[in-house]
Formats: sequence, C-alpha cells, structure tokens
Amino acid sequence: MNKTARLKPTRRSFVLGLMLGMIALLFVAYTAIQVAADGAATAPATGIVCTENASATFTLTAKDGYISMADGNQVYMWSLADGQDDFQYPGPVLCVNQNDTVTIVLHNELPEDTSLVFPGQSDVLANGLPMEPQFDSQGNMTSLTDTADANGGSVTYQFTVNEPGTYVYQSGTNPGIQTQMGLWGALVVRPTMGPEYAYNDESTRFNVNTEYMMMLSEIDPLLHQALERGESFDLKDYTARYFLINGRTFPDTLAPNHASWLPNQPYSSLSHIYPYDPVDYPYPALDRFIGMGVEGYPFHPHAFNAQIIARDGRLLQTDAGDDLYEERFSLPINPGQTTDAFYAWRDDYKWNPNAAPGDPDEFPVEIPNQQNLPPGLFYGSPFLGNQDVVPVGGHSFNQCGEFYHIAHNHNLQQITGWGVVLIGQITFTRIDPPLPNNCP
Ligand SMILES: [Cu+2]
Repeated sequence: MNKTARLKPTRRSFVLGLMLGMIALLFVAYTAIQVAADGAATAPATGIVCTENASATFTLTAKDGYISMADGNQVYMWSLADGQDDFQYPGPVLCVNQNDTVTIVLHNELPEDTSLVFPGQSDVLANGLPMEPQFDSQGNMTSLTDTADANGGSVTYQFTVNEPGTYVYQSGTNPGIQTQMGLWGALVVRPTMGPEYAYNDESTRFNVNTEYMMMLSEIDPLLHQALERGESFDLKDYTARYFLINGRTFPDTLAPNHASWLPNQPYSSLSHIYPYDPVDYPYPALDRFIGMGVEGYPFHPHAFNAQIIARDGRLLQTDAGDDLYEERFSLPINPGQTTDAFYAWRDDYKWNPNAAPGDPDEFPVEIPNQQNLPPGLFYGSPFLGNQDVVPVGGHSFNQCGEFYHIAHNHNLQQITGWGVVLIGQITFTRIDPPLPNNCP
C-alpha cells in the first residue's frame, strides 16, 4: 500500500473535513498546552492523576461550582471535591490496592441530601452498619443508600475492595438528577500482582507511564440551569447537549492536567503513547474508560484498534483462563459501564530519522503539493518525524517528530456541543517516535 495515499485528499469526505478542522484547532490548543506545561511542573502533563494514600481513607465534599465549555458557556455543576479542596469535575480519581479497606467520608454542602453508591463493591458499610435504602414516611424510596444530610451532613462508607479493576462511585440519591449534575468519579483498584498490571494476569501488564482515564459524560445545560435557579426539572425533557471527556470539551481535552485556565476541570485526556519496542516499550498503554451519561458512546481511536481486556472491573476470559480480549475499531462505552483497553502502536515501517533520501530503509514519504495540504501543516512527514523540509508557507508544530491521531466519539452528534460542531467528545493520541528521539 502506498502510504502517501493516506494524506492525499482524494476523498473529500465529511470525516476528512472533520479531521482537517480538528488539526487546525489543534494548532491553537497545542500552542496553549506548551505555555501551560511550562508553568505546571509539579503534575505530569498527561496521564492518570490518582488521589491516593496509604490508609485508603478519603474525604469527598459534595459542593457546587462551574465548569467551562469550549463554546464559552459556563455550566453550573454539583460534584465532589477532595477534602476541603476547591470544586472539581469530575470527582477525584481514587486509586487503591486490592484488599484495601476503603473509607470514604462524604460531606455534603449541597442543598439536597446526597449519598454515594459503589457499583461492583460488596458489603458496603454506612456509618459502621450495612448500607440500606432510605424511605420516606409514605414508604417511597428516597435513596439507594444512607445519605449525608443537606447543608452540612456527613456519612462514612467503608468497604473492602476484593477485585482489581476500574469502577465508579456515584450518587445513590435521586441519581437521575444528581449523577447528571456531576456527583460521580472513578475508583481504580490495583491488583495484588502490582501496579504494572491491570488485573492479576500476566497478559494485563502495561507501561505504567502510559496509563489514562477516559471518563465520558454529558450535560443538558437546561437541567443545570433549573437547579441553579432552584427550579424543578422534568427528566422527560432531558436532552444531552454537551459531551465531555474527563469533564472537558474539545480542544480543552488536550490541555495538560491542572491547566491554569481550567481551574475546576483538572484532568487531561491526551493519551501520549510510544511505539512498541521489545526493549524500551514492550507493554501497551492502558486507557480506562467510564461511561457516565445516559447515552452510549462509540469511542473510536483512529489509526489503530484498541484491545478491550476488561469490562466492569472483570477481565474478559474464560473459566479456563483463555482470554476473550476484543480488537475494536470502535469501543462501545455505555452508561454506567467501565471498559479497560490497551493502546498499542507498532512501528511496522521502521521510522528512521537518520535515513538519507532514497535510502532503502527510509519510510517513503511524499509531501503533498501546496494546494493539497491541510490548513496549516502539522508534519513535515505524514509519518513520525518532522525531518523533511517544510514547504514555503507551511509550518510545523511538532516538537520531536511525534504524530497525532484524533480519537473521538463516532456518533458525530456527540462531538457537538449545544449546536457547535467539534467541541464534543474529541481528544488526540500522541505517538512519539521510537527511541532515541528528542522528545521533551
Ligand atoms: Cu474519525
């Protein structure tokens, strides 16, 4: 196959148009990333940000606040903060180890009772007793579990995590409203085999430097506006209008963890991975997906299939231990589900930055002519590397010959945001050239 054909816009398809637009957007966003990255040396720019401690004891404070959408809108939210920290959406990613006894103190600063449930965990205690559904005096259920009273109440949950995997915690009180308002977060349980494994199985080893959360959610801003005004909202009127990854819309999804201009949306979703190498990178990247909306999200990483290894915190394998892993072009991320997927990228064409033109081992690159270039030029080469001369009028924004693939929701309505195209569930996968390289 002629690799240069990939870049030639012979098919003026809608999808290609989208990609070109996104590349243009990336110019702006990525420049901003670099500015922010300079000032945020304390946290890694990308990758999972764990809230963790040796005692697996956490305080989550339910409070309200605002998040920014890429169309300039501000949306009123309810979410969970880490202890007395500022409001953030989504709630903290809690990381614990298998067999830990996890203690979560929920403080409630909201004007309604709230609670937390922990799907996939058993024998959860609330204030030291088995958790119980709550009922009003007429016998109507008001909560799936014990609550923290409105305006200052607290409740303490405790449970032992018996199985490794990716889980969620979410409101168990009026969850149709409260989970939608933002009262949820991720719970990651590391297996006893060690943090370099996703599960207690040799085949689940991953590169610990390339572990990512992909928390997909949605917002109907009219619901949020109603609660902000103290009005009621009829869920029959619910219509998802914003679609988010890790609490952000595109292109903010690409910005680093704790980007200064997103003070309440701390989590990046740029997956930064490395080509498979038997010595340097023998293990894949791990992306932990969570679906926390009402709609299903078919999530599509471009240019390579993802391999689903687990769903809902359970490894996909037979009783005999044979794997049932699935290669997927599009990952079905459904409401309430979690999905663990490997991202692997292979340098099958043997990228060689030192090859001279015409060398037999040089990757065959042909720069398209000027009128066939996308708006602005991101690569000197369509493949790993900005080693080629950029045509007059072109620019290269690469740092070290890295390559970017868009990764997005394949339901294209879900890559919109309240009618604005290309601000929904879209992010990128960054692939660095094989070592040695000069990547920062
Ligand atoms: Cu696409």
